[in-house]
Parts: sequence; C-alpha cells; structure tokens
Amino acid sequence: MKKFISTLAASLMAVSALTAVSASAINVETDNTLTITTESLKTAITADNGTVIPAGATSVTVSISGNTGFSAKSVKLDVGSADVIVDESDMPIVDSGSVIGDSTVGSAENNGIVVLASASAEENTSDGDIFTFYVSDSSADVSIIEVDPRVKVGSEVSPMATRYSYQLGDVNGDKYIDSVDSSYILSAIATYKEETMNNYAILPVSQANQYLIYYFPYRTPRKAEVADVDENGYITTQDSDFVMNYYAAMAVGNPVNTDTMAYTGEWRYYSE
Ligand SMILES: [Ca+2]
Ligand SMILES: [Ca+2]
Repeated sequence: MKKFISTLAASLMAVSALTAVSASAINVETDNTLTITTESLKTAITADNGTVIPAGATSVTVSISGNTGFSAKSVKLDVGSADVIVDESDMPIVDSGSVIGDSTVGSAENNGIVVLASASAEENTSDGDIFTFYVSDSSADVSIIEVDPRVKVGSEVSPMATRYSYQLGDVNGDKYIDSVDSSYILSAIATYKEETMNNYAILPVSQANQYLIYYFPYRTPRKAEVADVDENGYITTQDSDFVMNYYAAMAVGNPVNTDTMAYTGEWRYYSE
C-alpha cells in the first residue's frame, strides 16, 4: 500500500471559498486534503455495480480529510499507462465511499486521464473515502492533476438574436455544466419528495416551472426545462446521472454520447 498526499491546497481553497460560509475559516494547511491510496487486491471483489474485479487488480481510493463540506466534488487523475477497468459504456467502474454515500457519481477515462465526480442534494461533511476505482495493473502510479476541474462548454450560436436560450444541464446558468448542476437537480427532487411525503421522486417540469424559486432557490433558472436533459417532461435522478456523465466525459476530452448523456449540452431556444 502506498500513499500520496496532494499538494492542491491552494486550488481546494479557491473551490471551497465558493461554498463555505466564511472563507477565512478555512485552514489551507489541513482542510480538504485529498489522499490517494492504492492497494493490490489479494482476492477478487465485487464492485457496487456487480462487476467482479479480479485478484491482482489494484484498487485506487481517493479520500478526504479536514472536510469543510461539499455537495459536488470531482477529481482529475493521471493513471499513466494503467489499464482502467470500465463498464460496457467505457466508463470507469466507481464505488462510492462513506463520505458521499448514495450520491450520483460520474466517471470517464481517456488517454491515462480519469475524472471522477459526485453530486448530492445534501452537504457531505465527514472525512474518509470518496471514490474507489480499479485498474488491471498491480503497480499503478496514480496522481491527482486537478480538483474540481472546470470545463467550459460549447458557445451558443443563436438562430435568432431576439430569442431566449438555455443549455440543457446548465441549471444554474453559469456557462459550465458540472456536478454543481447535478446537485441542484437532486436538491429539487429532494424538495419534491419532501413535499409529497416521500411518495414521488419524479418532479414534473410543469410543476417545477410553477414554483421555480422553491425548487431552485440558489440560482433560479428561467425555465425548469434546463434540468430535464432527456426532455421526457420529468426531472429525475436519471437527469442528474446524464449531467454527471457529460461533465466527466468533457473533462477528459471524450465525445458526446447521447446514450449516456441524453441531450446535455445542447442549446434550446424559445420565445416568451
Ligand atoms: Ca452550471
Ligand atoms: Ca428527464
């Protein structure tokens, strides 16, 4: 077992400052420190999604200490020439650690670069494991390139200047599509679940549009349609998944795949 301590305190602080109540309360030296632990598997294990990871493979776990709280977290890793174990959609198999529990998780791999991302409706505040993924090799050398990488998405080409537009998945309208948008989707669903006494986790777009500020209190979109990235008329955890897949893929430079991302990233135009 070997350990690497990241030296990304500065970038972590910048990210944390966006969400923390008081940026000055953050201790740069010890807060939000990410650690990578690799371990060669002595026996085969079964990942969360049912995939059997063979003995001799290596598990790579990203952990956090001094956690100041996050609802969206992503990490970009260099795995060198290691062979990442992926699912049938070519996405790295990721197990959620104790810190993020049943959060939505997205992953992507391209040319030795792996991006893992999580989003949840609530803040995660504990210390411990965030993600575990797997590589076939027994001696993987993995390092963190960047924490919470931002991906600027395509520019808008409006067919008519007088129309309004939105980009599917950019729920908070900050021109980035990332796990923050995914957490806003989950938060809206959680609000609806609470309102319906836990009976419904499928929020109709029409309902969300009637009470936009209620469902999206932080950065209220002009239209709830922005969160319904598969455009089936309902905001569900599936939409959150699609956004995560899109973000992770863009962060490693993979192309859009509508099977796993629906219409995330596409522009829509409308008049009022
Ligand atoms: Ca956004
Ligand atoms: Ca939907």
